[in-house]
Amino acid sequence: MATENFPKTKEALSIKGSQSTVVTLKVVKNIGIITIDYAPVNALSQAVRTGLVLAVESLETNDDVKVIIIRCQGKTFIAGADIKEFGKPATEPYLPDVVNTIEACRKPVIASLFGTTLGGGFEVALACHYRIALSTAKVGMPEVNLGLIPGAGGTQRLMRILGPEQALEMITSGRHISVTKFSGSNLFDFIVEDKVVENKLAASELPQSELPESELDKQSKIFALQLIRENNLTPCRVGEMSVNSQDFDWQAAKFNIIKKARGKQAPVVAFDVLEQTQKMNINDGMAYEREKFLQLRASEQSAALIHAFAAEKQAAKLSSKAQPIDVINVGIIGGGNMGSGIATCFLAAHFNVQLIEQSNEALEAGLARIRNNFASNVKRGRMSQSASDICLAKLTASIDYQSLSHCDLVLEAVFENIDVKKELFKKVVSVCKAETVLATNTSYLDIDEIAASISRPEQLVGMHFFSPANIMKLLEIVKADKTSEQVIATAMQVGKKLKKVSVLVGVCFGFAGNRMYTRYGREVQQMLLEGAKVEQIDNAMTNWGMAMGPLAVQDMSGIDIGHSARSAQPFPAHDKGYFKAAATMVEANRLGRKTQAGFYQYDENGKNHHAAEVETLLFEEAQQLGIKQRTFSDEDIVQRALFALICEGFALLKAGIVQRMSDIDVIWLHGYGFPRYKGGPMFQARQMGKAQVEQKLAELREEFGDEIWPVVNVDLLG
Ligand code: 3H9
Repeated sequence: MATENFPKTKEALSIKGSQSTVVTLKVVKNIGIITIDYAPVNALSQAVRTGLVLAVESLETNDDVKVIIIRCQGKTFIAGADIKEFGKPATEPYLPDVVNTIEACRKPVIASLFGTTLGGGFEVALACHYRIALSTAKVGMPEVNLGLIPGAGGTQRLMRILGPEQALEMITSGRHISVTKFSGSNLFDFIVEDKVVENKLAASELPQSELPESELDKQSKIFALQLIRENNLTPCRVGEMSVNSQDFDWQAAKFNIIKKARGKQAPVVAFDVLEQTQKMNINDGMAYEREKFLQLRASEQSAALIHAFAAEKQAAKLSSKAQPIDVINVGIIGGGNMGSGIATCFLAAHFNVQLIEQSNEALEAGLARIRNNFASNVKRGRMSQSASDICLAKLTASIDYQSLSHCDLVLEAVFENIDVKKELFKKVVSVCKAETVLATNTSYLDIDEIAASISRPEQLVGMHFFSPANIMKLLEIVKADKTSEQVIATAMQVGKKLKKVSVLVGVCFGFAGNRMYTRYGREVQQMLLEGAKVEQIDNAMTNWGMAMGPLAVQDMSGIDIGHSARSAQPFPAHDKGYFKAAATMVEANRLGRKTQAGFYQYDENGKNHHAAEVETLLFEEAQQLGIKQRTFSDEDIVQRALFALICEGFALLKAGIVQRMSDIDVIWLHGYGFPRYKGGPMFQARQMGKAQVEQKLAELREEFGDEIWPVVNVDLLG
């Protein structure tokens, strides 16, 4: 590793050799204070890594310094390796060398943690000799979420401090855990009570230099001064500890981890690393960890997961600079399953909610559903009773539209009938402020047509939640022709506050997600007529990684629901088998789970079984339609379903319904159970490359015609 002689000075320094000021240092009362200031999350870019090494080496040789503190400016201690550098060739100093330099330092080094200390950031903290944390801080090893394992000693040092059981839980789950959960363990030497005012100041617009010293900084210095006063200056190195794994049942842990991983490689590799290295010294253990980290780093799963992370950040970005309006009071019309789920989301995000229903009876039923949602959150440990009470205190209800007059946003979730929705918005417009944002939760209706029927079309936007609305992360923000940029910015900001993954889409039947879902369903149904078996289709898709088989999903949601929605649309004359399998099921009164018979047969315990009758019915239907049956391989099934999504995805891009290929991926990852470690349908297309995608689409066009497999422009695949 290349090092320079770093100047010894008591003044703040920037890192030599560049204009960067990402790592500075100063010396106060024999304490060397290293500050990392690299927005937005102090990630370990090359400049930060270089700065850290130079700063530690400089302070180590500075006779005025007895103890070192590593702290961060901004909203968090280091949140991990710099994801923006992934995919580029690795540059020195490598993170394992950085953490080893810190641990080897002959003077005690204290890490001062707040915000979310994650991955490589946590590895830096573990290499420090003392850790002090603000009580609101969280720590975690989220590498598995990127298809990785900790690659800079995290597996080794965490296993030494917490033991294999807790270390494995943290590393294989990727969860961010409150530091208070570790009080009493060796992980933290001191937990500093947070002062609410401190957060407000950190987030304020004041220049950092004008902010008063935070409680964490104060306490970190007091801790350092105490070490100096007591002459307690021998560093305690985690790397020198041994692992206590005596009573740990590695076999049982392995079984659980493989079961939970559901196709993901990284958690299984993490287990292997901990098991294999438990008796090794830190250097050998880190070498083994590094080897496995680099293998994962080159894997397709990691590329897909990193793509998913970047795609989500990208989807949240708008090209316009319009400023959102401040939304505090929200009106929700309709307290059915969808409306009550949506109201639950808003309440959980601390909005004031005014629920509106048609009658007192319906209102009571809606309120009961919302209360049940919160009760279930409390029961499942997702929320405390007092937190639930605070949220529910913000709920009011009425059957009078006049009570919406103060609302900043009014969202309707009534049944799918365009005339009902038009009438409803006319009433809303007549009672609300001019700037109130009007939102419809329709899944299929033409929002432009609704907008044309009201006097403020620019205020109307689609906010398409997915069911169950209080659980599903996806939110399609639908821009109609006249929707103003400010209204879109407001809807996106509300989505963020609701902790949803919001994606901006345009108006068409089914918008982006359901339009693609219909295309996917069409292909699955067609394969049934062509001879693929129900179980084989579902198994092929779930073995590939989909959360559920497409036919099990239809049985769950009710085959008649989709059938009646499709029946309201003109039948596509060019597609003789269009959803004919579903129509056959409906005719035979096999509506799904609710009739204990659908594509599967269900017993009294709800367990599904093969339905011989379905095979016969589908065979007869295929014969009537003149469709020849054949056998399918699992690969055939997956390819057909996947290419249907890819083809429709390109059609959506061409029609301007979505802005980016990656937005489609985000929709499929969060709304339809697409395996995150496969990145999304468009990521799959990118991995295959333009030539292969073009060739496969041409083959499908040749076999089935260009009305079903239209020519699409795949130039975006480069
Ligand atoms: C690792 O550390 C491997 C090591 O073990 C071994 C190496 C050898 N890098 O989410 P937000 C950006 S693997 C670069 O909206 P929040 C993000 O893109 C890494 N940039 O804020 C966004 O930028 P923009 C392990 C990052 O407050 C901005 O920060 N670490 C990184 O809701 C704000 O993000 C992780 O996996 C990063 N590491 O949540 C942490 N992280 O505004 C992943 C964020 O331009 N990150 N950005 O779009 C997170 O979980 C959340 O971002 C965090 C903040 C909780 C930190």
